[in-house]
Amino acid sequence: MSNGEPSTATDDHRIKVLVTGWRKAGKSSCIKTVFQHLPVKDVPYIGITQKIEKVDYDTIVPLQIWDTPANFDLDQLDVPLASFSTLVYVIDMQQDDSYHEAVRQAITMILRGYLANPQMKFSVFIHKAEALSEDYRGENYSEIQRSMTEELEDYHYSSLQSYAPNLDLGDPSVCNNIFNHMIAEIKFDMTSVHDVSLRDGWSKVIQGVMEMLPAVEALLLNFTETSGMDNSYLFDIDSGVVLATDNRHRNDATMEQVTEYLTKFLQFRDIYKKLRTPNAPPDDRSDDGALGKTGRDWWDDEDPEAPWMTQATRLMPKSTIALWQFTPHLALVVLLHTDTWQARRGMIEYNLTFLRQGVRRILMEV
Ligand SMILES: Nc1nc2c(ncn2[C@@H]2O[C@H](COP(=O)(O)OP(=O)(O)OP(=O)(O)O)[C@@H](O)[C@H]2O)c(=O)[nH]1
Ligand SMILES: [Mg+2]
Repeated sequence: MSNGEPSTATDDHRIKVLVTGWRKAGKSSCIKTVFQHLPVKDVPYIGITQKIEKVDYDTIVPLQIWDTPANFDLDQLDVPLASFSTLVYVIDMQQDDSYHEAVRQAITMILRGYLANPQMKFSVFIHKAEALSEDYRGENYSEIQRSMTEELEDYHYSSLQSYAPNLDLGDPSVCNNIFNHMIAEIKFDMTSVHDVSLRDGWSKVIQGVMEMLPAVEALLLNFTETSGMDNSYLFDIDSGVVLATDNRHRNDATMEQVTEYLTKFLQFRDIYKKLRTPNAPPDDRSDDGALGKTGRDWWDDEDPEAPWMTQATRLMPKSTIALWQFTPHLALVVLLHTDTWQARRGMIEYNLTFLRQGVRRILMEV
């Protein structure tokens, strides 16, 4: 992690994600519990963020996530706003009294992001969801989305004219186009550090910047169908974030089950001797048990004969979940009928070698 240091040339390959939001909205919690192994019980002790903190995170794509202090202003950035791929705005859903101000700030930042980089992606984490009762939660969630739409509708676009030298923001049709684009592009997620919803939110953020996503999804779909399985998921091991799925029969309950399984399983991963680190023999783990974080050079040192971490559990009599570590950063989790697992395990593992090769090829190309 680099703390508020000026960006260096070595950061250039990283996909930058800017996380902003009102004071105490939960910005640091959203980042640290997922990408820095912060236990949820320590969330109340994070403390106020005083300056920008950049968190480097290597997954299927190299990320740099910027945590910002409460009084952060886009003009304080030491890199062009256009260099961010995504802006994540965190809103505290419990704060009825301040979310109108937060919505106004969010829309201004999002519009400035769009004007700087029309390809920029936008996610709004409507956070601390678990703190509210179910009814109230749904109401607040819709209310915040509605306020965002209204704010976009009523926005005084010409106040941003100085950020848009090539557009005439006094022209209603230009503003209307921007409005329509934003309505389609701003993604909302209800999140909480206490459940898998936060990882789901991040999953969409990361999928949004994965150029190779359609290719990986197609491979997963092919693998899942030919092997007669229900669903397959490609996970980032360290964060537990889903990077791709076969996208069939997708539902939140299954997703939750799979994410929880992975999280629980990985708590015990130290006992899996074959869990590999890049550039190291299977048993030569670093002291803290962390997976290595180097790039893709591990492919070169890989012994194709050596087995990878794998595990299968019967969830219910009829359904089984199986996991294979796929690369130092990625694990494949599949859900399937127990009968299928028992009858076709050999074939599934055979097909898996092709899936791995396919993913490897895609990773080499990007
Ligand atoms: N109930 C609940 N509280 C949360 C959640 N996430 C964060 N919090 C609480 O919100 C408070 C602020 O969290 P931070 O992550 O420090 O928020 P921040 O936006 O980084 O705050 P500043 O850096 O001070 O602007 C802490 O007391 C956390 O315990 C959540 O999902 N649910
Ligand atoms: Mg903070």
